[in-house]
Amino acid sequence: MVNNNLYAYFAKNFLKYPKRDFLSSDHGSIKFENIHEETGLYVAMFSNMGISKGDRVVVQVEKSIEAVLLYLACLRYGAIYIPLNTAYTKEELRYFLSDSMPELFVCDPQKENSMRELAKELKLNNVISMNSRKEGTLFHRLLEVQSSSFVEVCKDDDLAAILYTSGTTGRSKGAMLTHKNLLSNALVLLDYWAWEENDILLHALPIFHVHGLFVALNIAILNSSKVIFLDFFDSKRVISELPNATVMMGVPTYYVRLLNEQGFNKSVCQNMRLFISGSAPLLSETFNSFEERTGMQILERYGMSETSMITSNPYSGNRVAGTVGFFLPSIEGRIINEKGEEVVDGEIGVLEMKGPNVFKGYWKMPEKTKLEFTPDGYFITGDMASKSSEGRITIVGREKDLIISGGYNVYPKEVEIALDMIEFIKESCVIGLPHRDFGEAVTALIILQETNQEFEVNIRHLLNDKLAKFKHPKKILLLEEIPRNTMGKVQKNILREHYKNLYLE
Ligand code: MCA
Ligand code: AMP
Repeated sequence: MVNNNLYAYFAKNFLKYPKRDFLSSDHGSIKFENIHEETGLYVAMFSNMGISKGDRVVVQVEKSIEAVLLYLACLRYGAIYIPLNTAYTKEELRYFLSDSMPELFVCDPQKENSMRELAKELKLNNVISMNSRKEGTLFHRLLEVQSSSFVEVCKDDDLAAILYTSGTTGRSKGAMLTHKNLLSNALVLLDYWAWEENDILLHALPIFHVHGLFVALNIAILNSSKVIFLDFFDSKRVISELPNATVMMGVPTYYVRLLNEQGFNKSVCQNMRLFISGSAPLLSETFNSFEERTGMQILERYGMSETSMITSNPYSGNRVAGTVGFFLPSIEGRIINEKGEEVVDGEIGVLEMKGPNVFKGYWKMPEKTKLEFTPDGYFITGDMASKSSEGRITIVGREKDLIISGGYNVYPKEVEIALDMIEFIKESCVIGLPHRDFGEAVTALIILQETNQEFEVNIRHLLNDKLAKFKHPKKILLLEEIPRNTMGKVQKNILREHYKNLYLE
């Protein structure tokens, strides 16, 4: 019987280079030959805890080798892996936990007591903890078990993971990704980016998003590549590791920050084969400065949590600044205008696509899922794009009211809801404005009920419990009136135009 469990595909590569390090971090390393034995411990722990195939495992922990083993063990066991941004507050977590109702919740040891209270309130069974220093109750549990040899048999449309992506209404949606979704995309990218036998990946991304978890790690495992696994992005540290690597992936902010460093030059990149950028638009200015400095062109690609990667600039051939390249093999894409017709080359419309990488739907939201697909089965991305006669895609904007700050998505609605709950705020409006470092910066424009000298300190204090730090406005400006059209809709475009240089001066 064919086992379509993604882990089973990964395992085929563990003994290709058994002695090669898979992950190497500041806290230790693990060789390919040890992955099966090590994940077998987590599998035995799941079994002891009474976890079953299809159960959800919510994980909000520091980046670590053990967190990757936990991810691999979930795949292997047929449990559904749900990674969460470590910046999320308890309030945000309450939503994710009550929506996904996991059988196991893994958190940071420092938060374990408070998380146990939350879990009790929500009637969740198992809470354990871990961090990158191997502290936490998960490690006690691993000492109690013997490694299991079990690998669950999965169909290709069994769920492997749920990735929460914020929604226009302020409520996050859980994108359900199957074993097939993840495998198909990783295989395509392995080939499209011409991965080589001895490639070494420099990994500085967080591992709770598609970019750092699936795009980066799944490919590295399928290619039996060593991964230099950094705790987080730090430009000086990245520069010191670049001579040891051949491939790096990052959000545009990483490349902007590298270019701000004098030590970033051709010589540190001498062994590098490929720099990949995605998750947010890479400015042509950054692409050009990078080429001038290093002699290399960044390869920009485009994707979403719901689909993993959709388009990519070519590996061989021209990479064009400001464009995200071609639809990847196995993906059918089109650009549709307001009348529902496919546009001619060069015209702008909404990008729609289908392929084996497209998610199964939003967790417990069948109605919402239906709205995101066309009757003929294309997924509606909500990104505005155009296509050149050559087939190159340019993302020109978004139909959805979304801010992308340093590669993290922030839906203004969610921030507006949090602001509007503050007693002394009469009205609020949140927009994204151009920012040199973050690409876009979350900016709040508010009207107060009455004069309040301390308003900014008070707002920031009140937001601390409600929203992850990256969603907080970088600036809060006072307005006397928020511009609206005759229908009463806030004219955000007027505000964006008016304040467009706020962070650039
Ligand atoms: C941290 N802060 C941020 C951000 N990150 N504010 C706005 N935008 C951000 N992205 C805040 C912190 O809360 C803190 O606030 C201050 O900035 C500094 O915190 P620090 O930890 O030092 O952060 P940083 O070094 O400035 O982090 C910036 C970063 C990081 C390195 C760009 O955000 C990052 O690694 N981003 C990658 C995101 C990513 O992987 N996206 C992929 C998802 P304060 O100073 O007030 O305390 S998208 C995806 O997966 C799709 C499918 C795709 O296409 O790839
Ligand atoms: P997420 O919901 O985190 O998966 O973010 C997906 C969104 O990020 C897409 O719908 C795009 O709006 C944006 N995105 C990802 N890659 C790029 C890119 N290379 N250029 C422009 N936008 C991008």
